[in-house]
Amino acid sequence: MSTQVCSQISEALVAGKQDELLNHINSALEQGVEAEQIMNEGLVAAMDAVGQRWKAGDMFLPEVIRSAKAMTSAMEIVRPKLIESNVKTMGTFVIGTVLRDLHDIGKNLVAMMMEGAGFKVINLGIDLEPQVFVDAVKEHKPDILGMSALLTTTMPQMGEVINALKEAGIRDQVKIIVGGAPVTEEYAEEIGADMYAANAAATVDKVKQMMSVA
Ligand code: B1M
Repeated sequence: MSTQVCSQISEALVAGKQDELLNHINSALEQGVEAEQIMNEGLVAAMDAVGQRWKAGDMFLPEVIRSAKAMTSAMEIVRPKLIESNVKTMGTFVIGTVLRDLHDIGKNLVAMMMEGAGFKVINLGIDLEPQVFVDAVKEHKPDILGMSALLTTTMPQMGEVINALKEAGIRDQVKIIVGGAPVTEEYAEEIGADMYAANAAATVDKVKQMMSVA
């Protein structure tokens, strides 16, 4: 039954049918399906499919935007449930999407998974100047700073943020994790980040591992 409702969630999200999507999610939650399963098997799977279809030319920009908007509404329902499943605070995590990059679905998933794993999460948003990251590190004193970039043209901004942190004399006060579709382990190393994660679940694993040895 849970597999069936996750497929219905996926189908509604790919089709950008927001009302239908929210109904399926609510009914899955009523049936006792775990929020994590809804997210991984329903929502993330659907957004992967959207990405592949767009790449293949089977979906057009307005359709992709419709799915992205539906995803944002779905996350509003799923986020509190994920957080409920793990309430203790593991540390503070600040995350944002770098300058000139508007992609936030993956970044928000990472934020949600980190909240679900028990971290206090400060989600700064998108299209952020390096100084915004610097100010957030000064203000919130996070254990970890996360940056997301989805465009090859915006990836270098992650290095700019690291340089700005160095200039402000606070680079050593925070561990940095980077990710996003075009980002690689090698790139993370090249710009001086501490960690790279390929997806939201890997982010949680790597950060937890880092916190346990810190
Ligand atoms: Co954009 N876009 N987009 N887009 N978009 C991509 C990224 C692209 C690969 C599509 C393509 O051409 N095949 C391409 C980038 C090419 C490149 O640079 N290599 C692209 C382009 C070109 C563009 C525009 C330039 C298009 C245009 O206007 N001509 C434009 C740029 C706007 C801008 O940012 N300045 C643009 C716009 C948009 C929309 C607004 C329409 C929409 C974004 C809506 C939103 O985010 N609110 C959009 C979307 C939806 C996509 C695709 C289809 C899907 C992205 C997504 O949400 N994936 C994408 C194609 C693709 O990725 N296959 C594409 C689902 C999400 C769950 O995955 O974001 O990868 P992802 O996040 C994952 C991991 O990457 C990782 O964990 C996440 C969850 O597992 N992760 C991290 C992400 N951040 C992390 C941070 C971490 C750790 C892991 O640590 C902190």
